[in-house]
Amino acid sequence: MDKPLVDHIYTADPSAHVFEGKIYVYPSHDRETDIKFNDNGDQYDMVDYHVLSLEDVGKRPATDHGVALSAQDIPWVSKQTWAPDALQNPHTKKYQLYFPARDKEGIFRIGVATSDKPEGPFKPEPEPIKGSFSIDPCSFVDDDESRSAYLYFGGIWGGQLQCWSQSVDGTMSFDESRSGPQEPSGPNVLALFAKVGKLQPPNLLEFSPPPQDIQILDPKTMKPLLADDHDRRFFEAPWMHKHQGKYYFSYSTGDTHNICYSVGESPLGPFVFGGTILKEEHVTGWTTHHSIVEVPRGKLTGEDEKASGSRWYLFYHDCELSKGVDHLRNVKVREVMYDNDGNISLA
Ligand code: FUB
Repeated sequence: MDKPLVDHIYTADPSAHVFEGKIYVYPSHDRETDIKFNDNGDQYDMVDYHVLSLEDVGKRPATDHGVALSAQDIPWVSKQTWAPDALQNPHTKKYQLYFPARDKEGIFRIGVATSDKPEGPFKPEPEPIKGSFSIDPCSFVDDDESRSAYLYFGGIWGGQLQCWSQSVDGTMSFDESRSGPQEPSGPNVLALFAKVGKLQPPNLLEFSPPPQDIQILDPKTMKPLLADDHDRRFFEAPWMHKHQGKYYFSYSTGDTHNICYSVGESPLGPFVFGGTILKEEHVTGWTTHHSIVEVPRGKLTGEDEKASGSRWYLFYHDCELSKGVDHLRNVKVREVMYDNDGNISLA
């Protein structure tokens, strides 16, 4: 299973879901560029999205459904269509692709595009989501009675999260001078928080109320993680999934290349740090980004149709195909398991 899902294009940042009896993967579509590498991520100069699907998690290659959305068709976008995610709207049954990109002022915002089919093509809204900022949206629909939908987002350095601050009246302001590879640091200085906003039903095109901070607590002190704790602090790539009634918020630590998870009782947190699923030694290149998805056992897991229960998979990327070029990545998948206490590890 640890072979790239496809090898005819470069893909990264995989958001996987089971829709209509298939596994659909919403990745970034990496491309070659002569832009100079830097820690602001300028070399990640993507211009469109492809959607992949699998009828059996182990089958290679996955089906590439072609271009599902192009930057040139999104009125507010200037460049860099980064890591997307998708949900099926429980009210309208339509599929909605959430994606970050730079607006005409060079500020990352989050947009939405809609389709009748999980593979697209997706029709973009003319404006980004009001009050959206930074990168890496993860869309999550709770399976409880409320069917509430949430958008998790944020990424520091190139993702600009460190540029934003909130005033007492709740207004968010952007400080360009904090762009680039910088973040808070120092004794007892808190790490930056990822964000989560509830999406307003039935269209799920705006936040209501405005997004709030996601707190990740140290299990020993039950206090938020500190800024200099680079092995555990949130950097980018937020992901939410639910297992046995608990909410799992997972994310990348960026420069230290870990995929970590934390666990909470509510989709809004707080979350208590749980551990590291994928460690630096498994990751080549500068970034790491993932999703975790439950797949019913049977055809999709390559097992007998009558098999019961489900398996869990981690979709992630590395740079095997390009032999380590950090902005030319490929998506892979491997199984993960839970122990009796709900701790996650690679299978
Ligand atoms: O693919 C561009 C950016 O790199 C993503 O938005 C981040 O999560 C990182 O993977």
